[in-house]
Order: sequence, then C-alpha cells, then structure tokens
Amino acid sequence: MQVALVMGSISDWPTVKQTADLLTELHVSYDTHVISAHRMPQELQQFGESAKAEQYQTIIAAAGGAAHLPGMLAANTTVPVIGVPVQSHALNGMDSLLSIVQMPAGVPVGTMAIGNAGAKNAALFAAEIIALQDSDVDQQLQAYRKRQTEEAIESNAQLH
Ligand code: RP5
Repeated sequence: MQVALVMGSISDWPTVKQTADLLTELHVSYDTHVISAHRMPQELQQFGESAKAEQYQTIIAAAGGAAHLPGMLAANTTVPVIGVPVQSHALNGMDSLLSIVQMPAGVPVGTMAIGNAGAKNAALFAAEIIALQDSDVDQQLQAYRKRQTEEAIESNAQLH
C-alpha cells in the first residue's frame, strides 16, 4: 500500500472516511488502522518501526483531544507523517491541533487543518507526494484541480 491511514479511535472514522474516500478517488492505495497512542502504546511503536519495511510512502494519522498519535508515529519512523486534528467536542479541535503541530525540532509532522478540511487536504497532500513518482495519481490530481476550478467558476451562476 502507498499510504497507511491511521486513527486514534473508531470514533474518528467519520472524519477519516473523508480522507479514505478521496484517496480512493485519486487512485492512491491505502490500508486503515485504529491505533490508540494511549490505549495501544506497544502496537503504536511496532507500527512505526515497521512502516519503512512495509514500504508505505506516507502515513496519515488522525487523532483528537490529547492527539499524540501522529507525533509518536513520527518518533518511530522516517516515513513522512501527515497529522489530521480531529474536531473534539470539548475544545472544538484546538486541543487536537496544538497537540499535533507543536512538535520539537527533529521530529516533523506535517499538520493539516482541524476537521473536514484537514481530512481532505491530508489525502491531497499524500497524493501530491506519491504523484512525484506515480503518473496515474498525478493525472487524477490534475483532473481534480481542474474540476474544482470549473465548479468555482460555475458557482457564479448561483448569484443570478
Ligand atoms: C483520541 O481520543 C482519539 O483520536 C479520539 O479522537 C479521542 C476520543 O477517543 P474515544 O474516547 O472516542 O475512543 O485518542
């Protein structure tokens, strides 16, 4: 698989499904995993340590609240990690965002926006990395951008 799509809890799936659907649309292969940083710390370490051997090109990790999953995966691998802050109930995802984005120098996580926009952009960002060496994914990305531009232009018609 080109991408590992990891979430901290099955309760993150409604957000992460948007990433999964877009990866499918862009012809990026992926597998999905629930790995909780706090409830499954040994599984998390093992997953990070084997990610390179599994030949993942990117890991997308989504978590909410005390969102340590992306950072701890990044601590255990040099496969690029994209973090998606899930919108939490208590603090609207600000806790998730700050937990993911404030990594110490030396262990990077590419952090997306909170919630749905971040979930979709994580798929697009991963596809952009993969498209550097995969012409099919590159074509899908170009077509996606073209459709998006056309839809924005056509939305002018709704003003009349
Ligand atoms: C995080 O805690 C998960 O990523 C999830 O966003 C949040 C709440 O998890 P549950 O209590 O719903 O399993 O680890």
